[in-house]
Amino acid sequence: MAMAAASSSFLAPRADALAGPARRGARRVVARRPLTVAASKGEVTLLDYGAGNVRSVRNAIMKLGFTVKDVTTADEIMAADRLIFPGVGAYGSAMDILKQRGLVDPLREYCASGKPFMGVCLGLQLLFDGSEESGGVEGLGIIPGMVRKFDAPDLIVPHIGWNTLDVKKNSGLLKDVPPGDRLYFVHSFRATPEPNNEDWILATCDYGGEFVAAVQKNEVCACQFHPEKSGARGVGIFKNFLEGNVRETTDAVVKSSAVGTDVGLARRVIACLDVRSNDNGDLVVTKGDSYDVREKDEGGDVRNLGKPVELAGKYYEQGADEVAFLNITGYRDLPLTDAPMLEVLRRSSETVFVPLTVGGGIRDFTDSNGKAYTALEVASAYFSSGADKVSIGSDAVYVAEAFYESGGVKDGTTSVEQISARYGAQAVVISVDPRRVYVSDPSETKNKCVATNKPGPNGEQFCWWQCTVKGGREGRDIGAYELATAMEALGAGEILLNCIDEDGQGNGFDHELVGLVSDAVSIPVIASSGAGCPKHFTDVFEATNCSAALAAGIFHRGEVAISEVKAHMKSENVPTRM
Ligand code: 1PR
Repeated sequence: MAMAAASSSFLAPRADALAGPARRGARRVVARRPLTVAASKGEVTLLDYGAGNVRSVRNAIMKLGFTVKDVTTADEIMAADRLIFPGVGAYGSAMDILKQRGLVDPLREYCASGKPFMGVCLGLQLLFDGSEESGGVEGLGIIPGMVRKFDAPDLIVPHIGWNTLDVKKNSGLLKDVPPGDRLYFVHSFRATPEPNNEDWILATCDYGGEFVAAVQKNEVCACQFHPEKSGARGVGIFKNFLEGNVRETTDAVVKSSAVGTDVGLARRVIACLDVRSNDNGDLVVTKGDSYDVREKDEGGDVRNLGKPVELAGKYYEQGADEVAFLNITGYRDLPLTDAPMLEVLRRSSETVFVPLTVGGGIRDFTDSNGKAYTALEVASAYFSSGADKVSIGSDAVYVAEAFYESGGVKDGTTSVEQISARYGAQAVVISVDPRRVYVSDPSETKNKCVATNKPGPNGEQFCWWQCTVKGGREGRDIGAYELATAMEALGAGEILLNCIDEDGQGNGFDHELVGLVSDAVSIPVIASSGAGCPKHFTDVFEATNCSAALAAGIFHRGEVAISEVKAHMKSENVPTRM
């Protein structure tokens, strides 16, 4: 399983997923100005079978001065001089598509020919004999071994984030990745090193045990991590591949653990951009206090803290591990083709080579022209515009309510299930917008309570966190704990846990809330709302099991740079990608 959605090409995406708006989005992409006008350094053949996001791979190739040729016939695989295969989606459906299009044998022959090949994520896994994903599926059988789910006890899965490599042999491909550096992974299944595939293993990574992070035999290479999402270092890996600098040598390699103790999966720092139109109709990054984003003076306009694409670029340069865009007026029924976030994503993905999440308005709806969209179509349009993950807010609350009402039935029809099934759990983030509710006794609510260290206004000793919809405008009778556990059961891959009480306050994250939810689920939890200084990040990482922490106001107002947060984390021995 890999990252999300694509435009493109030879292999038609499923009609249900890319009907209407997404197809229009894809056409628009083709018509756009090329990223480079300088003479091309050469042509790269891209096997994009239309199941996920390969826009960043395209953008990385073009940024490096090469042009992309899409595979449109099976013959073009053998005719390629260099082939990149950024496998996306689920293992079973990827193999089905390759079989339907007659690409299995051409791919095997191409790899056997020894011409340059680069697989990414699922593009690595498919080289193996098979995978237990999708109920056990045969792969291309080029590398011996099976791909299996991460299975160590208490492991947070998917494995999402920046992790260190242990390089096993010296190759030009990874020559610019110093020991101890981190690259971006996102997957739930992995291959492991075995005696019969030892000759392929270029690098491994440790997450609940050692797994295969990169393989190489002569010119045939593949990475489980995403070079196109691993910042400048990752783009450099593509550069080495494209320029033919992949020669293996017998020089000794240095283990990451030999250069320091900061190894393993890093805790992530995420910059969040709340985006909406101001009263003049300009798209701005805004930020409020407890979700009120208007200036305090009478008739105050929406607070304007900058332009989305520029700020995303700035945070990327400062070292953000991910960038999230939340369309905070996504509850409005705009025609999808007018959704301003599509263009924000397209432009951001040209320069920002870390994961991009987009939220706001991911749901079934009928626009003002009477055109109906499914949540899957909306998500597909975002993926094909450059999003790696979509974040679902209000709709997740309605889905969870129905889930409990039905006694826990999963019928596969909900937005969460459909997007997860098509794009993988790691592409589905649930954005939770809860508010603290005090009670004197847990019996006063059906929702999970905690004994709080911050008693209520009337001395109440217990509280729960009430989920809201429509950007905090409406409270529902379901708690953050109940929402998160239902979403994990339905196939979500990550929880973005906001807190309306702490939003914009600068008093630190709500550890009681983050602790409650991160202990309740085994998918990654992103703590959000309340960061006021670098110490608040280390505090929440120390106090809870959250995998990442997100902030907005302190970054937008220039009070703290992301690099300062990272430096502080490093000084406190929190695993950090520098
Ligand atoms: O319900 O699926 O359409 O999604 C709407 C999305 O927009 C949700 O993810 C919801 O969280 C977000 N949203 C809606 N209204 C607001 C608002 O502020 N009026 N923003 C809003 C949510 C909260 C965080 C914020 C952190 C960190 N913003 O994302 O960035 O609290 O802020 P801080 O560091 O300054 O404290 P749907």
